[in-house]
Amino acid sequence: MSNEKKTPAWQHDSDTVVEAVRPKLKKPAMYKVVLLNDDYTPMEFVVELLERFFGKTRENATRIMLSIHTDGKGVCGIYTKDVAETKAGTVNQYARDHQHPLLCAVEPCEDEDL
Ligand code: TYC
Repeated sequence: MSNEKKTPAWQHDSDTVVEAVRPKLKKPAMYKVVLLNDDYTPMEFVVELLERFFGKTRENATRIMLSIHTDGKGVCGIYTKDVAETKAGTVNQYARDHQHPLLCAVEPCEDEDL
């Protein structure tokens, strides 16, 4: 090891300006996955789908299904864009595979949804 004086790594040149950079920590935009009501998809199919794809308990799934049935549509979950679109696609394919007309869609969240 030599004894010569080295400039410490943290020492700034006197003419170098160091700016504080604010960390970019914006929360990601969030999206609602909604199920739409229709006259043909069986209630039991919707309840099972809410349990399977959205991790709902049977009790909550039943409550959500009935609110969709009466209000026309309802929120199943809130996710980032990619996750929401993948969920909706998976649900729509699952409904088609079982010959049901059930529709699942993605809507951007408003501030009051979060
Ligand atoms: N309205 C349907 C029925 O009476 C049930 C239903 C609920 C369908 C929710 C779709 O997203 C839905 N069998």
